[in-house]
Amino acid sequence: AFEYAPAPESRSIVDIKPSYGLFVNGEFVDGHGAAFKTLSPAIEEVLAEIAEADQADVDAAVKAARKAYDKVWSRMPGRERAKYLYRIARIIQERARELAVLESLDNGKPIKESRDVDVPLVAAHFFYYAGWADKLEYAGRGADPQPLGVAGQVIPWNFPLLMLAWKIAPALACGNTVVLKPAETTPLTALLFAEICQQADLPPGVVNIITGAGATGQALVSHPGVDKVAFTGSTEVGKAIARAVAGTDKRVTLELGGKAANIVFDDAPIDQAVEGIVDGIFFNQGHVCCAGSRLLVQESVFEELLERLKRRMSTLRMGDPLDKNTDIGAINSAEQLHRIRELSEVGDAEGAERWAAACDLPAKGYWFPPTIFTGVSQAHRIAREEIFGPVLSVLTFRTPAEAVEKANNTPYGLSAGVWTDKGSRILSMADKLRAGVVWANTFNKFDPTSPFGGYKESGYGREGGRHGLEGYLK
Ligand code: TXE
Repeated sequence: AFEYAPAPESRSIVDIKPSYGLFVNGEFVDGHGAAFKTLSPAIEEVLAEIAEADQADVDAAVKAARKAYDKVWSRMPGRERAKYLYRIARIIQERARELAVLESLDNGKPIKESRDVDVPLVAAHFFYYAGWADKLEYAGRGADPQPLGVAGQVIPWNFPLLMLAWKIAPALACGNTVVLKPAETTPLTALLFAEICQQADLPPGVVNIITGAGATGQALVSHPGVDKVAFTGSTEVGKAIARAVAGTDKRVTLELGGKAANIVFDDAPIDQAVEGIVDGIFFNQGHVCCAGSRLLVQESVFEELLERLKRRMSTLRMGDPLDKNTDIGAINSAEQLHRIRELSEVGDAEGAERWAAACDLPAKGYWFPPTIFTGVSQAHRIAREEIFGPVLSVLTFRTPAEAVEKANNTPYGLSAGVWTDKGSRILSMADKLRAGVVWANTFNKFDPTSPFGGYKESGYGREGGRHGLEGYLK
């Protein structure tokens, strides 16, 4: 174990207040629930105290959103709404460094990822949906689509700001107003986004941010004043939400877990595939719903690929999320670390062989080294359950048909990857894989113009692209 001092110069560019209230009707207000703390998972230090919204706070936020919807936002011409979204996008770009540092502090992800991936994609989403606001008659749902009303949105901790953008940008473009609840371990960038809404002069009540844990989320999604529920998180909570809103007229979109297969054929460019495998499972510490957590390798290249993969894993640098050379940051919470450890131990007990890159783990904080399991069979729990950490389960196959059968043998269906030199094989695999996204010779590539979402227990509805508008229009 080693000690490190978090890079002080980057830390100093964010101004973290000792405590934060809720953002309701354009202002920060006190919450009525018990305050809770958000930590930096890399150093286990308290970053700030956060207000918890109780039922009365949820009522106030929904009421503010309803009023803004009826009186201002749904009546505003699309081109005027677009101006606000463009303004928000530009402020995000101007404050990009601050947002990236805050995201890395609160979440534990490497600054290289928050700076080069998350924050630029956040701005891109607002720019993209700003462009739709005055063009909705082309959205594909008839000549005169209408917004739904108040959207209650609940997001997870793995991409706090990016999930906020996926939810808020299309909702506002379509003329809905929003009450959003960030995850309890990563509320800070959503609260900074609230400040950005003030800075952009967004009319009060159009965006409301309420903080709290599962009970706050539950109060929000089941509130009778919410017309649309959008959730990203665990399949378990997604199912509970689907049950909670059953029988109401709320529209629901759910983006849940995954257990993606990353399939490598023997004609694939091996080094490129190794990069894609590493990116697929170790990007964001594997806290990715579409992570390539099952590697399916054609038997004839198994040995060579495994050796190159281990060599590449040995070069990954783990440590201070604020150091721009860091590849692997901290696990987001003690609970998540516990889950990863527990499932990995199940892998050991079931007879799979564990290999982890030798690396020093920092003395404080929540860390798990990049790990692979070989000798994994389809019945193993590590081949079936979402680990949501830097842990890869490796399986082999002989024929394309066997690869398809194994890849689809999962309750999930969010994403998949195919590595091959044959274009025809890419197309036939994409047809047969039951996954919302199939990447070919790349992995974890995102773009605001592309729809994203799952089959089966990975949820329903699409976010991103023209399809992402449909979840916010009637
Ligand atoms: O998720 P939760 P957790 C998976 C991943 C992880 C596991 C548990 O496998 O190990 O889920 O993570 C709010 N009504 N994913 O416990 O509980 C909660 O406050 C309404 C995959 O963090 O689903 C938070 O804001 N809301 C995933 C959000 O739901 C409720 C991302 C997500 O938390 C609620 C995260 C309720 N009853 C975890 N209970 C992905 N697909 O990207 C909790 N919440």
